[in-house]
Amino acid sequence: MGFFSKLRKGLEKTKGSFIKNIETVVLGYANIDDDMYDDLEAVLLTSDIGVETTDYLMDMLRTGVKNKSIRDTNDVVPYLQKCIADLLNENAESIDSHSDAVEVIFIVGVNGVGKTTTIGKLAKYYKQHGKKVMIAAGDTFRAAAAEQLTIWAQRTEVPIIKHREGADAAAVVFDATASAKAHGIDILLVDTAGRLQTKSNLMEELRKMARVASKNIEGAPQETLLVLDATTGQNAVSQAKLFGEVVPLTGVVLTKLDGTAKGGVILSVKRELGVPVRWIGVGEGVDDLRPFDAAEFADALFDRNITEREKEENDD
Ligand SMILES: Nc1nc2c(ncn2[C@@H]2O[C@H](COP(=O)(O)OP(=O)(O)O)[C@@H](O)[C@H]2O)c(=O)[nH]1
Ligand SMILES: [Mg+2]
Repeated sequence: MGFFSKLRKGLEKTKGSFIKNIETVVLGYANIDDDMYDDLEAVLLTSDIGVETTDYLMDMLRTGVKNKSIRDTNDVVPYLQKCIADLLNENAESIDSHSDAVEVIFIVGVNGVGKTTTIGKLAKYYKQHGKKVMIAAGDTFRAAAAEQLTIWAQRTEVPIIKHREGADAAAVVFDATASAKAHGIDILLVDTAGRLQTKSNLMEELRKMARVASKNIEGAPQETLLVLDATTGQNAVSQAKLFGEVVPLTGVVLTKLDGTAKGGVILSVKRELGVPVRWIGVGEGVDDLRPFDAAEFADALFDRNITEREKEENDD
């Protein structure tokens, strides 16, 4: 199965709990009136997109009615589709680093969201796209973390820098950045520990790692990606807010979009954090991660352009 098909399948439950409910409400009204607005708002509020995004979409809807983009109830769902696609598309352009320096990417997030797995997938992706990749085992808190990462490094055939359990994570970053420079590496992926309960320690550790990275490579880390688990719904948004206070984030990786009903959280992450979603994960396999494409996501969510998308996939 191609990525689009997987994404569509993964979003089926989200579709069932979110899009279908919107359609049901709209079908129940012959005319657009206050009761319909109230019902729609209630549906949006229970669909993991969050209060702010609900308010935003309701405002857009009222504007659409006022300026006659929406003439009757038939126009409501297509109009909402467009609003959602546009929202996901805002500042979606990726950072293209034009420098020759090693691009250092910190992967942060609480335990279990999929950081290590994402690093494995990213290693494969970048390697496939002709980049020289290295991995740094910056989660020194648990021995299992480095072991798990070593398996990914072997599987994707990329070098890994690791120290013993309990070692200083900043020292790993120091060695890895030096080694990456010496070996002409393009992308250095840095795993980190996810102990959010000790927020001040985590903050100190991440800051120190960043400081050390920038000593060896100017401007590093160029990216700090926060990994969020879509199945945790609005909880993911709270995590993102907390992490945002600890480190400057450049993007979000939303994992586990396969099979959750809470996929609507992607809108909330986008709107409430102002940080773009850069990658999405739809499974545990090495190929189950892709750069986030708003149009593709919206098509998968609303079941549009399926034949074209699947044809594109088969042509790849
Ligand atoms: N279904 C699914 N599982 C995922 C995805 N990404 C990661 N996982 C699983 O989530 C679990 C935790 O992942 P891990 O990378 O160890 O998380 P970490 O603690 O943040 O490093 C593992 O069982 C992964 O296989 C995804 O996109 N979909
Ligand atoms: Mg891990």
